[in-house]
Amino acid sequence: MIPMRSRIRTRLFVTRRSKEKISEPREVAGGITAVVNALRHALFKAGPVRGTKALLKTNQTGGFDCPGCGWPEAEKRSVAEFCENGAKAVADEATSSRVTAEFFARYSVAELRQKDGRWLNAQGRLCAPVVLREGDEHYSPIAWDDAFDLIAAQLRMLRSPDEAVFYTSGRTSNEAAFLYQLLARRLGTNNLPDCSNLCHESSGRALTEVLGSGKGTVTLEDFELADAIFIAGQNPGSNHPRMLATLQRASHRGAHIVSINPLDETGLRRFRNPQKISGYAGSGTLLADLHIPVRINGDVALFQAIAKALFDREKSAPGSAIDRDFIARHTAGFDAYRDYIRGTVWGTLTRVSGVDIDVIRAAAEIMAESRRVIFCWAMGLTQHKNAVANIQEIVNLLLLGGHFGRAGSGACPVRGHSNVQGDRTMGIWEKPSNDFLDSLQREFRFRPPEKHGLDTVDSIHAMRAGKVKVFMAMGGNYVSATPDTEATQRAMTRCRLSVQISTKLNRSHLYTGKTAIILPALSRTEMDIQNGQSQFVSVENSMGVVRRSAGVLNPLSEDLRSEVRIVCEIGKRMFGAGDPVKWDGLADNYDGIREHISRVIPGFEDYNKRLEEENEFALPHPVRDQLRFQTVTKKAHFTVHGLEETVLEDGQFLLTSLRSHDQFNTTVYSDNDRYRGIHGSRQVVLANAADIRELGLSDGMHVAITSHFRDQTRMISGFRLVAYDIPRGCLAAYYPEINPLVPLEQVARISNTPAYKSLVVSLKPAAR
Ligand SMILES: Nc1nc2c(c(=O)[nH]1)N[C@H]1C(S)=C(S)[C@@H](COP(=O)(O)OP(=O)(O)OC[C@H]3O[C@@H](n4cnc5c(=O)[nH]c(N)nc54)[C@H](O)[C@@H]3O)O[C@H]1N2
Ligand SMILES: Nc1nc2c(c(=O)[nH]1)N[C@H]1C(S)=C(S)[C@@H](COP(=O)(O)OP(=O)(O)OC[C@H]3O[C@@H](n4cnc5c(=O)[nH]c(N)nc54)[C@H](O)[C@@H]3O)O[C@H]1N2
Ligand SMILES: [Mo]
Repeated sequence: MIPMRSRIRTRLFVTRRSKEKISEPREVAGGITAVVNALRHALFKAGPVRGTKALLKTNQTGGFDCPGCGWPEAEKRSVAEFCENGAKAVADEATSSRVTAEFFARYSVAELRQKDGRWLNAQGRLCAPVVLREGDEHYSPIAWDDAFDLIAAQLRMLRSPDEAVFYTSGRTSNEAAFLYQLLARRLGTNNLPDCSNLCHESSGRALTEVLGSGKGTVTLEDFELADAIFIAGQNPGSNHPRMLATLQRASHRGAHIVSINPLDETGLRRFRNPQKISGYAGSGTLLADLHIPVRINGDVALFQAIAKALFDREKSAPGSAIDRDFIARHTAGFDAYRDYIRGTVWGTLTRVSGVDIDVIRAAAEIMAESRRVIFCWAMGLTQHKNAVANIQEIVNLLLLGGHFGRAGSGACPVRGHSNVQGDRTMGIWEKPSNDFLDSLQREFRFRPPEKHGLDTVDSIHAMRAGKVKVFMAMGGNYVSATPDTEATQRAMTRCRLSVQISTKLNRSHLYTGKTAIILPALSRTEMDIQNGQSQFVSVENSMGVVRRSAGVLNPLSEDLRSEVRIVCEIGKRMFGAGDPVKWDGLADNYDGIREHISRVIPGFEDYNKRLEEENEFALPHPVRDQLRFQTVTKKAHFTVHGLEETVLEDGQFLLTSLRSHDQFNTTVYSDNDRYRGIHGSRQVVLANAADIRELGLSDGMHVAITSHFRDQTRMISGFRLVAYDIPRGCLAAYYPEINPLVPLEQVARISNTPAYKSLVVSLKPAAR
């Protein structure tokens, strides 16, 4: 028997302050409120014409890929193939407000530093190239040509190409990403950190080691076949809302959905599909039929406990829980894994995971009874010290049941940014493979550097040490997204030059190198005309499907340049017309870039032709398509991971970080988080009511949060305690507000991803 979902909730605090309101979390996600919100954002920010036009072309054939998350679109698209949060992302980008040179004349950098990130973003689209020269207090206008000359001059002055760092965020198109990595490597460095280092790096590293491929092994069609879908450390209701419609269909078919999360997220409880009229009313579809309230970073223990329960079951009924044939044929390391799991102790596993044995057995029951199982995960698993182990434990569970190479089964890391996966495919990686470098050499007749470059965290260390002279960012908000905000901001000021290629204003424009340049980029929603010809770009979603994307709106200003054009202009100045890379020509016609890609990157043969004829195509995946594991042994590997328990002193907690329903990463749309019942403030910390009592504090009180790491402490204050249904000893608060607490050295082993989601902290009462 599977235990029913617990409906006992902590009584929540309602503040009398006018703006702030805390109420019960919502029971149902989606519905009419989602539609109203989507339209409100689009119409209010972008205006009726720009807004509607943009929304109707989101994710459509001939339109642009939604700049929101990396969840794929169904082959049969609905008229409104976007979600509430995709609409917010589109509206935020399609806004008609402008940040012009006059704006920068009005506000000094010091004044802008006093504003919060939400205000900065709300000023609108960056519309003019500007420069902040050493000693200046204001950014001032600069002509595009002068900006490119200045950048090229600074790059030429470097003593070594490794003094330059080229960061990428995940919205960049394949075409721009390919040229950007080419620019860095042509210069002679692999310093190509990206947001993936902060995101699914742990997934890529974990999967490559044990499966021989770093990408997920399922397609959208597999969700139509799965008997069970496990979702660990992911909040699709806010971050991948279109996934809820997929889950709803699975639930209607009778598939089990299991959520593994310290929070019982609304998006995984019930759902009304806002794209269907029937979704406007009623109590919605039950999504997760089992919620497992794991303790923060208790996942390794939980996965091992599920395995233990599967072995128990197998013992009493051989053949009922383990696919012995698959294991014998396709895997290595099974005996060591089995012996390790047999040696684990129930008491330890339940204590570390914080999950009751009945619930563990229920989860194992679902796994064993299901012929086809998909495991999805996101940041709740990838941002811990033992993140790689988290993911390899998932693979262990999937291998036990033989869930690879079988339709309806597999591993599904759900990507964040809409093209973060594509950027990596295009070579945005500080640790390129030799095969990739050889291909580049064949195509462009220069030898790219082999020495591995700096990732995102190591770039910050290098900046602190004064080793980085030029920092360039293709999108993103480096100083807010990374750990230890104050140290990172200071580190950035040690660079000689920082260059931000951006669409919206953010804090990374305010903590800069001695000279700073902002280059305003054309966005994905806008038409891209080069040399009189309209261009399209392409992107790859979370499931390895590559599709074309073409903006539909008139560019908000004539002074915007495409990312491709910007990279090419820098390349042209650096390497001249005789260069084997024809920088000028490539910017004039993006087909030429795709031709290079088709010869350099496997899976992209006939790139232009396929995009033209089919609009989209799936990249091959050896595990999914052929059950081929490109590991040293040519088998999939079971791995053994010892349990690590964070020892907390009295009064200490584990703090995780969350996105609200009204933000996209560091871009905050409002102070509300509708599903969690939090309104009017993001300075909150969610805690178990019993913990609040035990500390002698009360719900609604203001506290300071101190993080503890080795002998270091970091503190932020003014956070309101909110009693919430969260396991004892666990706290949750919003990203990026808590980033000043994250130690730069507290990273995941192997992937070097910051452990944003398991900070050791203590609380004390503090004034607001
Ligand atoms: N609207 C919107 N969409 C987005 C984004 C956005 O900010 N806004 N961001 C995009 C990006 S770049 C990314 S990477 C994805 C992020 O998508 P998610 O990974 O869903 O984002 P988070 O809010 O970080 O959510 C982490 C979830 O993990 C849970 N969790 C926290 N700690 C643990 C733990 O120790 N164990 C387990 N099992 N669970 C835990 C949290 O309660 C939360 O539900 O979304 C993408 N899509
Ligand atoms: N504590 C904590 N920290 C985290 C996380 C967490 O869960 N907890 N999550 C991490 C994760 S998963 C990620 S992915 C990172 C995100 O890190 P980033 O990707 O660096 O940050 P974003 O907030 O997505 O970047 C937003 C900025 O990108 C620019 N931009 C937007 N669209 C475009 C475009 O089309 N072109 C160009 N050129 N610029 C554009 C705009 O100027 C905007 O202000 O944060 C990480 N940080
Ligand atoms: Mo991400």
